Amino acid sequence: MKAWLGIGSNIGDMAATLDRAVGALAAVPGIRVVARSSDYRTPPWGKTDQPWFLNGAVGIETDLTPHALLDACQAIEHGLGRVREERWGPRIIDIDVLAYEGAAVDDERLVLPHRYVRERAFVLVPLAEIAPDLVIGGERVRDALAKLDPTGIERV
Ligand code: A4P
Ligand code: MG
Repeated sequence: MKAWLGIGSNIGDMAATLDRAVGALAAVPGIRVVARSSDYRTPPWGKTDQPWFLNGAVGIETDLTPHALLDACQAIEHGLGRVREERWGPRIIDIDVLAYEGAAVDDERLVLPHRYVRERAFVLVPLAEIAPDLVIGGERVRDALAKLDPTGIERV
């Protein structure tokens, strides 16, 4: 199945961390990385008094179930040194499952498509680079992005 992930970091060597996260994803049995966006410098969303982020999007093909994919993403977050911190606050690495082909999930561990995908330019700008015609919540990524304000987001 195809799935799309969002990656982000705003602590430490962010570009190196995103590279390591993608390398770790590619090393998981049952995950093949087939697309990766550029890295984007993005202003903090939600909790705005924190450093800017580096964000990207990754397209994969996977044999893993949605929940097993979430497990793999969380294992990589832990492996890269992420500790539980405040909601929407600074983090070494965040890996979100944005969408998984054919999957609609809403349980206590996993919501698919990701709850805020269509509201976040920091997610949709990179995702539109690799999957502009992907339909999420009945709307193409490029169309959802056109409704958002991408001010301050820069490709690096
Ligand atoms: N969870 C449910 N659905 C999913 C999913 N589709 N993908 C659960 C990943 N996780 C999912 O996430 C909390 C719980 O969400 C997980 O245990 C999982 O079971 P988390 O990553 O542990 O905590 P969090 O990231 O602090 O919370 P949350 O609500 O996921 O925050 P977000 O949405 O990740 O937002 N601004 C910019 N510019 N760039 C950013 O990357 N990131 C955030 C964090 C805020 N502002 C930002 C950025
Ligand atoms: Mg998260």
